Amino acid sequence: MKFSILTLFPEIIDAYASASIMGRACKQGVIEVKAINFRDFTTDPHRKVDDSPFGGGSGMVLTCQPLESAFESLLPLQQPARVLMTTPTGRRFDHAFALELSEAQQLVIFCGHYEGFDERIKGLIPQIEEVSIGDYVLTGGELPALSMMDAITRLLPGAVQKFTSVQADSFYDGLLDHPHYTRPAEYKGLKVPDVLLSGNHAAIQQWRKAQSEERTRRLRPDLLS
Ligand code: 6GU
Repeated sequence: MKFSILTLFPEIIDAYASASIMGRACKQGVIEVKAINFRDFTTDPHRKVDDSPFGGGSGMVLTCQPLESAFESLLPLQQPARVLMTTPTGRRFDHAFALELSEAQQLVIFCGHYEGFDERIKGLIPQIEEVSIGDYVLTGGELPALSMMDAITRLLPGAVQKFTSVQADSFYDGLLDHPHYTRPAEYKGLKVPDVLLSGNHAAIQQWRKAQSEERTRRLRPDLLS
């Protein structure tokens, strides 16, 4: 999977993508991350990438030209490709969307800033899809881009050493994950459930499934409907 991130802050993308699981996935060639500063593509003599909104109002709007030129520098994309734009008004990103995007060979993400994009970018790049990570407003699209990249990366074969742990995690089977415990078996009087120490794998599996179902019913009944 090739991630091409168009941003005004490539250093944010590079810092996160080079650490931990994503960093290892890069080294192993499971993913490739290229953060591109679209300011490098502006034809403005002062390197401006934004301007005040027509009709008045507060904030600045990202102009079309640097975004379109930066996108053109990526062509041709490795197919199948998806092109995303971060905006709080987009389609909500979730596990199902992550699975769908993990099928792509190349993912281009435009990171918004200020009040967002000039609406005409959607006409210039018709395959663009607007995506949001939740119902709150962030100052920039870098955290949404990294959140999506991280969620997608761990679904790719070879990114996480034990894929069974990905399959067992929350949402993979539509349920929340079960609780986890590790040594010591008793800490400050707090005990690990006996079944986990029993060595009875069938009983452990049954307990975990029941815990997942109980937790989902209690904490996220919306997932069951
Ligand atoms: Cl994708 N962008 C911004 N700026 N804010 C957000 C978001 C995206 N998703 C939730 N809030």
